[in-house]
Amino acid sequence: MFNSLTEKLQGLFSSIAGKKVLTEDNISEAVKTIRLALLDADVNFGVVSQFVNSVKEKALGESVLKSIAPQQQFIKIVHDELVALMGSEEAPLELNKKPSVLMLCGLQGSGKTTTCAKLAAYIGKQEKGKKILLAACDLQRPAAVEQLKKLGRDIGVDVFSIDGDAKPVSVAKKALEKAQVEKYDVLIVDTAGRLHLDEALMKELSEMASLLTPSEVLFVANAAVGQDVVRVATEFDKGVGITGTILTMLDGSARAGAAISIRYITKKPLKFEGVGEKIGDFQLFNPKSMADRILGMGDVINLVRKAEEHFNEEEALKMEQKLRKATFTYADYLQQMGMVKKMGSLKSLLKMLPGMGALGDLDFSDKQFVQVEAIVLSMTPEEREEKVEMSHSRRKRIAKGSGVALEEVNRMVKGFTRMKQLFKNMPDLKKMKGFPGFSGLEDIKNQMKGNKWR
Ligand SMILES: Nc1nc2c(ncn2[C@@H]2O[C@H](COP(=O)(O)OP(=O)(O)OP(=O)(O)O)[C@@H](O)[C@H]2O)c(=O)[nH]1
Ligand SMILES: [Mg+2]
Repeated sequence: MFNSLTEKLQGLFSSIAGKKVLTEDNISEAVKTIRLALLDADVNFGVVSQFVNSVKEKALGESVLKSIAPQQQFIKIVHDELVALMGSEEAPLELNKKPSVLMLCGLQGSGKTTTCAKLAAYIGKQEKGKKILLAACDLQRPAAVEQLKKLGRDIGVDVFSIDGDAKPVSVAKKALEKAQVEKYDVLIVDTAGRLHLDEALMKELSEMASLLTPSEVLFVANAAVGQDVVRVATEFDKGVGITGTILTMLDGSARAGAAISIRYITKKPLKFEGVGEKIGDFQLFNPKSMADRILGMGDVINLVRKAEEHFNEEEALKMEQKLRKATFTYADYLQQMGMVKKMGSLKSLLKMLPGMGALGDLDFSDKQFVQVEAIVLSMTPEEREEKVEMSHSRRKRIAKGSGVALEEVNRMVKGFTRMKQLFKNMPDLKKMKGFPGFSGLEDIKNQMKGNKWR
């Protein structure tokens, strides 16, 4: 995500690292580089000006100039300012009414229909037992209703639609009636998109909003578009009154423009982010996590979240300790690979750790995983615990026993060694208190505990 911006900022930070003290001159120089990098990433001009002025002012503050670690202080300032621009805190959904109506709107192809389903699945997972209804109010595109129905079937959520010549507003009305009568908790309304902003669409949406009195009107913003989408968001806000934004397509060629500018310009919180085509590729928008990712510091917040989702606390803690101490053996390796596989690809997970963006090909296919399993199972207990040297003759015996080629055994031993090395060098999150992005794993967990929308 945002590769070019991240590279430029990291380049800047490492050039600052070479300096013992920061002077006014090199702060001005640094700020100039940030300005260009942000403009290049398509961040709104006004936002860039406000951002760099604020960074400059803080960096010129005495503590930074006199600091013994000016680089870290400077990074912290940039990080904090980014977090502030994107809203500081997570912004949970308003779901206090019965039914709470969530209306999604945005330009054509921005991801509205997909996001309706992602949102439904997300709410369903977080708040078990909530009754959710999707309403197909996009009658612009013939296939839109079918698309939503299919998504609804896939995730097991009811979809309301009317066949034939209905008007979107009357479909919305009927959907609301159904939701009220049948006591749904949440009604999520999919609406039509247009290629460009147009008055007819705004009128339709605004009529729909008056009728539905939605708890949330969520603007769905395609992050690949850059800052142009910010202008569109402003228009939707004027026309319909949005309560927040959902960023989509952050997995692709997303530009930082939308993510960084949209909250500041619209003054409405960023609520969620779509990071892929699959239903599960959807997470709460966390300004700190986004700032971490923009600055190339991994994504510890979402990593912890993912881990919590898939492991129980005890398992997770055990794994963390073993990884941390690099005392894990081949047996742990196998067990952990299995656990990690539940969370997604190893590569995608390692990318979430700070300083591990460039990992090359360290990854596992399912086939390789089966091979690793066979290899480990063919090891003697001493071998598994790393109590003996993995000699050539041992490797040959293991290859024979597990039915894989000797090269595979060699590769696995190499991969294991490399992985151990990697984790040994992994920054200790607990010691990173005060460092931008890492208030320590415990703090992150505590911070998330109070928020049921994690
Ligand atoms: N890579 C990626 N693809 C996404 C994401 N969200 C949606 N898509 C894909 O983008 C395409 C358009 O998504 P839709 O949900 O149909 O968009 P829409 O806004 O409803 O489009 P219209 O109804 O035509 O206005 C689909 O192929 C989705 O699978 C995302 O976060 N990442
Ligand atoms: Mg759609």
